[in-house]
Amino acid sequence: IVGGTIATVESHPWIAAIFWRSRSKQKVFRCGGSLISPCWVLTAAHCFPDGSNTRARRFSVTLGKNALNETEPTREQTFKVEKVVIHEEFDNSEGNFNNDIALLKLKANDGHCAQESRTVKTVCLPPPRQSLQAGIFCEIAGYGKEKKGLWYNSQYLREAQVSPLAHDVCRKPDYYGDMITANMFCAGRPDWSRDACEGDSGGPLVCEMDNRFFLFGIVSWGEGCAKEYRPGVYTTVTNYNQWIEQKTGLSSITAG
Ligand code: 4AZ
Repeated sequence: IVGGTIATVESHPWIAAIFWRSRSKQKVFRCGGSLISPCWVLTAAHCFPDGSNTRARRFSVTLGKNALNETEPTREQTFKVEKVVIHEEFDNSEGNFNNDIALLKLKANDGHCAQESRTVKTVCLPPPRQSLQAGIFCEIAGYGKEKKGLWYNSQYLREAQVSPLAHDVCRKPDYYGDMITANMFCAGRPDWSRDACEGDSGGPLVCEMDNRFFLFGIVSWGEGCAKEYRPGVYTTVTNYNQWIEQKTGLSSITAG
């Protein structure tokens, strides 16, 4: 996150940190994600570049995490990944990550996955076709870089407020033109001061409606970070309610 502030995980209790286990058994931070039900995390498809369902065992998910390089056993919950489900139409042939959405199924320990606590809670999915108004305040959170080009991620969870842009604006030639499909929306600040950055991918963009937060976007891509006319690009979660239901077998996660 560029231009944001340090956050506590209690204010983003659905955030997931996705790690990959290297051949030398090192846990390497890969992406953010969002807990949508006790055993399912929603994230970005491009976090799994080799598209491998078979390598699920190399991934783990930690919930309730404040600091990337510290473990707080009383607040955190860590799970192995049982299954990686990548959207069948995920496509980067045009360089724009179309259908950038994936689901991770957590492996239960003693018959349960995530257990609700002060630091771990599920996020609501917005109702299908609920439109996102340009200009409202939404928030993003993640462990990604504080500036483009740094070689290290943020040590602590960070958050920033951004606002959705109208589709026609982001599809203008001085913005991203026709790179922006109907499965994406852009969000940023009028002064370009705050944005998601490398390492925030897969993480949540939530917006408040009637005093609840709903997961409207998944951090997907952008040219640089906090750069003029290059807002962050997010996967439009409301286009995928059916896909999510079909893959998770949960029919009413919308109710949160
Ligand atoms: C990335 O590389 C990335 N400014 C994520 C988000 C943005 C740029 C890059 C948006 O994961």
